[in-house]
Amino acid sequence: MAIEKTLILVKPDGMKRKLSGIVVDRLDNAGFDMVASKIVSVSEELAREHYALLKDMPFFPNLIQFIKGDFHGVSDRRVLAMVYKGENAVKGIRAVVGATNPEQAAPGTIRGSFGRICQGNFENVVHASGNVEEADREIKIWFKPEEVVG
Ligand code: IDP
Ligand code: MG
Repeated sequence: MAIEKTLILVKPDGMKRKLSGIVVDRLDNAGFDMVASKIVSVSEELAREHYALLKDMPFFPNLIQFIKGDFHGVSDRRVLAMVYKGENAVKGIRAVVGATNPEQAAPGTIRGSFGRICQGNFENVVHASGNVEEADREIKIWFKPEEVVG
């Protein structure tokens, strides 16, 4: 079993709906440790860097607007960015988060409990790194090394 770190974001839809505490609760209860957190107002540059691998997808422009909070009002241009750590954290946290499409996410997962599709956008509440390579890349984008404990 490998000790891994992974990036979790509570996206603007989750922040607007006051779901940040529930997300933290679910991740904590799954046995993982939070080792970094901060509130970020996401710039165009950060959004594009975070989703760089999806730049050719048809939904990319909407994705950029979504993570910047363009659809959730001036006061909800917020993302809660966190790093969680633990045994097989990347895969384990993906299991807690659930499938990308909120209508296909299993009941009991975060996305299955709270996600919805709104005007074609997946309002799926959270981002979680998809694999260890993505996690390493994404943690460096969102956090300075000294902001991550352990
Ligand atoms: P993931 O978030 O489960 O890792 P990715 O394939 O990496 O899923 O896609 C990143 C994000 O892009 C998703 O969380 C979702 O917000 C959005 N997305 C992915 N596929 C679609 C789609 O088919 N339609 C609309 N939005 C999508
Ligand atoms: Mg992904």
